[in-house]
Amino acid sequence: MITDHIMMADKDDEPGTDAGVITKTRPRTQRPPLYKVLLLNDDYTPMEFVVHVLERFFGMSHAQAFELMLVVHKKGVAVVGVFSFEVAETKVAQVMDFARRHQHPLQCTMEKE
Ligand code: TYC
Repeated sequence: MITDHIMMADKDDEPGTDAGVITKTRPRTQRPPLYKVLLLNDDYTPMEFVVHVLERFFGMSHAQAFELMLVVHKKGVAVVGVFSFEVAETKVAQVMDFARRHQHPLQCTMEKE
């Protein structure tokens, strides 16, 4: 664990009480960066295909998937999940590959949160 401290004689034996000197430690926890996976609207991909993608790759119920598909359809883009870099990269690749295999122009991207 990395800590910040400047060691000074703490004459009264009470931590953190020497005038003007920081003596308390600050533990630094490591949190991995998170990545948003975004789904983009287009004019050609069928709505049912997008619903299926959200169910299949993002574990959503049919109702959740339908609702989020409509958000993308109306607003142009939506966050469909937040993941570690590796999981986000895999989801994007799975969606792009699935769309390509079905000859739909659906676009899926990721960005750092
Ligand atoms: N706009 C598409 C249509 O009207 C549906 C659609 C929704 C496409 C979401 C892509 O990410 C998307 N058929």
